Amino acid sequence: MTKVAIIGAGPCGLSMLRAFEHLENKGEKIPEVVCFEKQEDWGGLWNYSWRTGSDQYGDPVPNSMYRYLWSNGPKECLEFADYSFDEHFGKPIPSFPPREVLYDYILGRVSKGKLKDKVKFNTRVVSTVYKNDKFEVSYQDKVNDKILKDTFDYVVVSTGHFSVPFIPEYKGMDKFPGRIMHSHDFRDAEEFRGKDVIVLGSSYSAEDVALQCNKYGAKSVTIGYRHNPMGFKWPNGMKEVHYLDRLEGKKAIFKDGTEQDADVIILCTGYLHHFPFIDESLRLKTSNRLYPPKLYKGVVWQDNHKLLYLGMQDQFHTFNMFDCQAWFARDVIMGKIKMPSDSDIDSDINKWVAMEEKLENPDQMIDFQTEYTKELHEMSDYPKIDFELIRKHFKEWEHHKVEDILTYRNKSFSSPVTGSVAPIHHTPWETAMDDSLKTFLNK
Ligand code: FAD
Ligand code: NA7
Repeated sequence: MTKVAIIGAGPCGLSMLRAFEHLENKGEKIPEVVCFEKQEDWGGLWNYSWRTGSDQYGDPVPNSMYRYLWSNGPKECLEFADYSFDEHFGKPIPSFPPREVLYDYILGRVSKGKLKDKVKFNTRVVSTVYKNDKFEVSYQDKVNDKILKDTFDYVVVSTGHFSVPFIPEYKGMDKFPGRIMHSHDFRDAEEFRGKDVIVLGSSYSAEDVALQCNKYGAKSVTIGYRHNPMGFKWPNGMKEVHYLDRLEGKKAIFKDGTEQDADVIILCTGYLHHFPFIDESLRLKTSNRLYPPKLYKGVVWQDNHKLLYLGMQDQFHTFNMFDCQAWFARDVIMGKIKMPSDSDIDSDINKWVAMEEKLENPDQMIDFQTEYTKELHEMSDYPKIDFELIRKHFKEWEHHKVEDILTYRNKSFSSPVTGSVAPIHHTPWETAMDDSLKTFLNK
């Protein structure tokens, strides 16, 4: 019997498990599937952990999510086609839920059947080697500290790429008297109440960590961008300046001449695609981009079609794109989708990479990833979902952010699955300090 290893039980790994379950529910015979998850439960980044650094077994903590994290895009844009928000919560809910609510939703879909039996928890894959037409996978049972081995016909890598921080160094860091940390270790903005905070970076983490610090009472927040400013209309107490030049004692000196005393520096400088558990010849090496090269349809490893990667893209689309990838990967594994010739694969990858390299603004990036996801959607029996509506929502959301970065999360969108319109949340995001599921759902 064909054997498939799935590495990681975050949203992508769960999409893969669900794709096989979907086929099995239709009465088809599926391969033997084993999912390895190094944490003690599933859900990936959405499974919040207070821990930073190493866990109790000495293994690096993959979690980068923090308390008070609310969805940074409309939930309607990530809705599962086969499991709507209305179905899970029994009623329409607002468009920008906090982490615990999305976590509950993700788990709702996979908790009904017997999928959990397929996951080996507290189990970390340590090496993956291709030998004699099979993958030899070595994994550590963390609780008993034992290394075990198994062989598989296919390997699906769904370990995420927002867990290993990229940490640059600036002059004067070694003498800075305050705290220097990466957003990977950021857990609770309350810690910075009354403090002067410097945030470096100009992407999602910089934007949200800076806003969180402001919301929970930081004295000042100064964002240092490197290439392009985010350019939002920042509220009182926040400013965006050009690139950190050096630190002198507790003073941060920026390239545009700004000087700012700081208690803490939070590096929101992104993450590394880091897969030390895969043999080098099979390892994806890329920056955070919308179309990492060497992956056919963004999924199948060009040099070995039995190795598949999910969710390796920079992400506008998330959960339903992961689903489309997983349904596609499943059908490649099942032989329902035939791989084209090597030269056709090469030109398909090159076509997408060339298109990506010409993108100039968020609207074009949204179009690009929507086209990619639609193409995958058409290749499998992933249920109907309105990606045109999702495209429209994403563009509207981008424009809401430009209008007012503090209020974009108070808007409402309609579902691409059920058509229902989200109610406006009972408390505007700027003043909603409690992020619990209970308070959000008004239970
Ligand atoms: P992950 O969620 O990272 O899951 C990967 C899993 O693999 C983990 O459970 C990990 O323990 C496991 N694993 C890793 N290595 C091994 C190994 N060697 N052996 C066994 N298991 C392993 N997306 C949104 O749609 N909306 C948001 O609001 C949003 N906010 C975000 C905020 C932050 C701070 C970050 C970092 C990301 C955010 N994202 C958001 C994007 C996020 O990438 C996706 O939502 C999603 O979590 C990606 O799923 P994944 O399965 O690819 O990776
Ligand atoms: P991203 O989106 O990969 O962004 C990384 C940011 O880090 C980006 O703005 C980079 O700026 C910046 N960067 C990288 N190196 C440096 C140095 N040396 N100095 C200053 N700034 C630097 O990662 P995020 O963590 O923001 O987002 C990851 C996910 O978390 C995302 O999917 C969200 O949903 C939440 P550049 O543009 O290169 O100048």
